[in-house]
Amino acid sequence: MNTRATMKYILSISIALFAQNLFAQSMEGNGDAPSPNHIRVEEYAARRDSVLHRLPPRSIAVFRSAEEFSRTSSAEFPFRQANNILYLCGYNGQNATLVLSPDSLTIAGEKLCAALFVPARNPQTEQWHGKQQGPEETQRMLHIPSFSADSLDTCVQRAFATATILYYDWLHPILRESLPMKEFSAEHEEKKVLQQNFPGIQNIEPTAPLVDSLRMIKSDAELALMNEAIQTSCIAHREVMKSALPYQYEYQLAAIFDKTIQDGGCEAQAYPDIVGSGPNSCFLHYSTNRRQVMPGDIVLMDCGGEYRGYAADITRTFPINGTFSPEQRAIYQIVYDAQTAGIAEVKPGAKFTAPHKRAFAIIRTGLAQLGIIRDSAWAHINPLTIPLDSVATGMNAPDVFRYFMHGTSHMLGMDVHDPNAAKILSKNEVLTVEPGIYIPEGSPCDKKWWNIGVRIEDDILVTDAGGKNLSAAAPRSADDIEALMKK
Ligand SMILES: [Mn+2]
Repeated sequence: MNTRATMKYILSISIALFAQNLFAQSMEGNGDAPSPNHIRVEEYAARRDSVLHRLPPRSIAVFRSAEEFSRTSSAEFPFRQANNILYLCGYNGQNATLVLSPDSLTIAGEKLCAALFVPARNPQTEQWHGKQQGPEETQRMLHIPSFSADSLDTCVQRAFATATILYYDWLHPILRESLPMKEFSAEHEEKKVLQQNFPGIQNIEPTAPLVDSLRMIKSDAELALMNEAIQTSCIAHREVMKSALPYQYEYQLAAIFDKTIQDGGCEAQAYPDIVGSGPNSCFLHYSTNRRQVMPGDIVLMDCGGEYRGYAADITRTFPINGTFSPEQRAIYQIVYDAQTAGIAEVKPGAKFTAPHKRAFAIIRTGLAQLGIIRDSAWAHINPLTIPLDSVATGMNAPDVFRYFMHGTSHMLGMDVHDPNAAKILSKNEVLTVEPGIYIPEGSPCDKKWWNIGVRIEDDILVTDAGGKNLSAAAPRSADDIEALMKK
């Protein structure tokens, strides 16, 4: 090791030690699990403060962790924490409740505006499932006042007695477990029972408006995590293109993707892999992935990794033979042009619908020029310059909608379809741009177009200079894809 390498080595060790001190280590007790959490505790506290500032006097907000879902009678699906709990405190376990109140809660004689209730450690549970993160460990690691879940009842009952507005996640029914009201299913029933027991509560509101607009704008730390998820997913898409062969099954292509993202540090996919070959390329969210890919098929892969709670969402479409047929290439080129022009519409202040309208106009012109739809006027229009307000979309353009039947964009973040609380784009938001054309067998056009489904999806950061394609490392043009597959 030369001096420079030694310096580099020492530097990397000190950075690692520095990082260990700076970053909250959620689930520290679970020694073998990677930390899901590289957001600083100060950032979590600032997020909670933002929510507290939005809360009116005499209100209380209750956030619940996700629940476990059965896969079979004896096994559960892997646990995935609720995003708002992860976002507001970084706790990554089950049966947790976060309570926020601007007038403060009184717990064990202390006045607090934020309190987290988590299961106390239990030797039997630890024997089976590994070390737990109890209230003491949670408070030490996440710097939030933490208490045993057993004390939730008393705290919440007392707080509800003086509050007039309750913000509450209907999807995560704390009340079913923690308050003496067991038998209800419908949301309005819950409301009714709650208001009977706590007549002071005049309004019950969902928590989404408190958090959604905060989650839309990504901090530097969040962008770093998203970038990890996205770069790793780009590598995985490239790996699939390099090794895909006819006669493999769709789930084998998915397996290459999954292995690569896990090698890259992603614990899971952000959503179930979509690997549709041939006719399956025309189903938008096909995910059975059981078909054998046949020579000449096109393969649509919509797959993204999740890195420490943040999602990538990337779609690539490639020919299993390594070379697009003339028909596949013609469709691909329209979608490519639509996506390129859609991405160009992304900028601060632009309407959220702008990328969709531009992409829709280009697909309409392209399909008309190929004779797939009969639309002679649009075949001669310049879709790059047509004013967006004059572009009809969806059911107002039914011929086009038959082949392009979804929106072009959604927000991206902790959730693959992240909250969208605004109609205008702002700096440091991340959205997808993902137009597509799907021509299933039996469509009213020349049958040479049948069974071609193409979608191209990238993750775009809104910057002052316009849309920045974070997923550009996965080849996007037909030529680049063919070049990679020939290697
Ligand atoms: Mn998407």
